[in-house]
Amino acid sequence: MKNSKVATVFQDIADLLEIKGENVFKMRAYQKAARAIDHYPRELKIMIEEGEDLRNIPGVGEAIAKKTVELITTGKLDYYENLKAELPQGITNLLAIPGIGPKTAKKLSSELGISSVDELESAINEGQVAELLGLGEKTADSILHQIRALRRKDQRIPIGEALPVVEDIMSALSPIRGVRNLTPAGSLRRFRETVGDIDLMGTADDPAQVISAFAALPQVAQVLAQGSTRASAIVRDGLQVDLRMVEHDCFGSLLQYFTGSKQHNISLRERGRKQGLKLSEYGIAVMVTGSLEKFSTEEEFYHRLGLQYIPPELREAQGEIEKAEQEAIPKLVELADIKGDLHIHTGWSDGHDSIEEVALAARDMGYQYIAITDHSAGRGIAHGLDAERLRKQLAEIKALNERLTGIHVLAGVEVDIRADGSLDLPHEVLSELDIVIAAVHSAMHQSQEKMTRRVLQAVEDPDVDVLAHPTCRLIGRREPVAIDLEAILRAAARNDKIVEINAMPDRLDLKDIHALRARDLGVKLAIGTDAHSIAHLGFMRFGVGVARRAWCEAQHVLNTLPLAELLAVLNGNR
Ligand code: DGT
Ligand code: CA
Ligand code: CA
Repeated sequence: MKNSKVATVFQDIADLLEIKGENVFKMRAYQKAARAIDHYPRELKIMIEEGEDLRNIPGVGEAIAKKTVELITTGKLDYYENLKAELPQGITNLLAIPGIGPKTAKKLSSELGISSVDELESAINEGQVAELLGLGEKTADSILHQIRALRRKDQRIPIGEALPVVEDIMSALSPIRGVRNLTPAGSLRRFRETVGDIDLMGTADDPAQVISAFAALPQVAQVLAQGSTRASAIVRDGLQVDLRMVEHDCFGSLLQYFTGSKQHNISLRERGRKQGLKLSEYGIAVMVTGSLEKFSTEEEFYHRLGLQYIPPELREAQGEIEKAEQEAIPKLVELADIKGDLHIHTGWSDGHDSIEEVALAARDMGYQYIAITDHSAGRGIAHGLDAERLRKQLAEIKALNERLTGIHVLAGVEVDIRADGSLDLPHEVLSELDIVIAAVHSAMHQSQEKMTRRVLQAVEDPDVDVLAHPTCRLIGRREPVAIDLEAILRAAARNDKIVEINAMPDRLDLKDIHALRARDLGVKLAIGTDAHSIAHLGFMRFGVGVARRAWCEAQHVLNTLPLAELLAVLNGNR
């Protein structure tokens, strides 16, 4: 048990005593002990193990020392449990929300009968809390904010939420004079699907000035720590940003260090040690002479170690250092290699924009082509297309292609794979299209055997070109379906079928390790955004991130092909 946990229990006790209307001095004693323990530099658990007297901690007397020992050695405190039992149920749940003190907790409990965070949330949404005596709209809103932050605390944040936040901060800081090299680091730069926090690095003529400017940004809700070259802050809903600014000449080693991964850095340091070099965020120290070499770029840093540059997405200690030693790091696919988006919805099904609007936006992005792949009419999909409407859409696309220059629209569909593995549209209409993607949208709780058979049937269906979002997971919200992906990928390889990396940031399906397996099996991958509006076309970078983490080069990704070659592949498949 950590000191902070012990402190929380004593703070709770203080609050419960206040709710009970007990002696103020008793209550204050617990408050004082909670604060002292929370900030105590040594771990209580170790002090107890070493037989040290806890009364040496200022603010901790005999009674509290005894309770601390009980709590840490048994994991429970009878006094605390009894106190909780005396008061309305769930009141400690309310006290755990920052900003809710004993008075408010008591009021919420006695007047609204609220005993859990969930109940509190719905009461706020129904306007009951704002009405409660003395609590206005603003307080209620702020409580709601805290609830969200609390929920997020132990949660990793999807990259799709984190990246826009850091970009917003970067655009606020980059106009400051003398600022250069602003770059997200950590898991965000490695394009992991979720991040624990945001790490942001940069260089400046005057690092301290940038740190102060950061702390004063309107985006910053709370500054956790601030020094002359670094600051940590909560920006919103519990999302933490760690900013580090240094002078210009040692950015390479700083960025390298804080990009991680930790495991990659450990392997790298170990290798350096064998070469008589000591690696740190400040540079590389030559052990025999003690001189410190500085690096303004990561490339130079890796070269100094006798290594080829390793792109951040590969820095997961999965053999990349050995590959770099052999100059065998591949040239990974880049966003600029992508020539079109192969998974797009429009107003014809559940999307937002017209085909023409999407086509023009795609042309502005520099794409050569897009595929319109609205839903079929299958179960549970709003406004899916039946054969008749699909033919109408096909005619509209043909006419559009005659009018438009600089972009080609492929006629496609995202056909539903029914529970029995059959497709939701007949062969006659599917055979008229340029591209058919198939995907599961219903009956997701089938057994692994059934689901695998179902999807295999679709992969083997001559009308299908692409299998989309093969596991149907939604990051943080829906677990992947039970499916034997190895069997699916092998079948795709055998049948020359394409498997999608769905770039929508809450899907990222295939995920990195499965995309790597697909690549190794020789399965061609397509990156599609599953856009439901023009703005979603920007999701492509997340899909490219997954492909890069899967060691994919442009040749492994179908939609890096120019239009004519893409059409040749698609036609060859049918
Ligand atoms: P996250 O935030 O949990 O998604 O993962 P990261 O990788 O962003 O980790 P974070 O934010 O704790 O630290 C950023 C980078 O800083 C990490 O990838 C490597 C480096 N780093 C942090 N702590 C250590 C450490 O104790 N040893 C080494 N070698 N590197 C560290
Ligand atoms: Ca991080
Ligand atoms: Ca961090």
